[in-house]
Amino acid sequence: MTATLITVAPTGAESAKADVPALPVTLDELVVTAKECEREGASVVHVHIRDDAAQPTLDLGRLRATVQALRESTGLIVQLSSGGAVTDPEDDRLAVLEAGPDMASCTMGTVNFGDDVFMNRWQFVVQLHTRMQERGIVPEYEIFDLGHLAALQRLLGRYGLPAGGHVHVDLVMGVPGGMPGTTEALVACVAAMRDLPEGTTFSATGIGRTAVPVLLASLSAGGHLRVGMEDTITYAKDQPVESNAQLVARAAAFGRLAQRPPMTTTEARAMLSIPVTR
Ligand code: KMH
Ligand code: ZN
Repeated sequence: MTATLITVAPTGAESAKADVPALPVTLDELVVTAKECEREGASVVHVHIRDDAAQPTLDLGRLRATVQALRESTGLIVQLSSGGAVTDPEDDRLAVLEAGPDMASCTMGTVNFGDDVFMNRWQFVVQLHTRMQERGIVPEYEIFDLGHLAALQRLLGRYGLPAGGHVHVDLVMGVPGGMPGTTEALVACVAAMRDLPEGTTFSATGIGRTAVPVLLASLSAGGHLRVGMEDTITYAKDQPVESNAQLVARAAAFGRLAQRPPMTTTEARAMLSIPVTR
């Protein structure tokens, strides 16, 4: 059995610091969180950043400083969100790539997102994919619905494999408007992934209360895990998440129980085809 890749998504763009005091929003808080999560078994960090007022931002200077600080302080693979917040314009989302991360997210289609819409036009997805190819940035294809996997097959067929040649997808399950966070939905995605290139790997994350069911379903299906306060702010009923490290520790413990201990960052780089130095 393969080890488990654990990605931590510590911040996101949706929760307010005022509502979730444990949310890391400053660079210092992010670096501390990232170090703790690496110690608990994370090997990838999926990064959204905030401005001085703790609001989501795609400011390029801040993104560059964030990539540098995470590289200096951790061995984690740095994955910047190109999704940003639902209000972010396409140009700003594309410009995220100029910060030179190891990886960036690439969402494979538009999806209703609670009361909002997370826009990902086909031509925009193509631009993200091809710019990442040109810059040697490895994408994580974000899948919010079953049809997004068909879109990924179409994308790879028309525009070729990503940088490094390895395809990794992340199933984001349980968003109100996207696929549900259930074992049945995950199994449907696994079946659809048979049409993707051989060796394709996947992780899964369940939003809110679907976090644990999705984690268990993914482990049992041979998948990897994404956890973090971007996706879950309640550890159990009436119990707020204390820290991202708490969520990573739980994922690592489940992985060990399943005979799938956390991957090292070196193993993760090898699996995702990410060079050690950039
Ligand atoms: N914040 C969501 C609108 C990504 O990071 O690529 C989009 C998101 C996906 O979080
Ligand atoms: Zn994100």
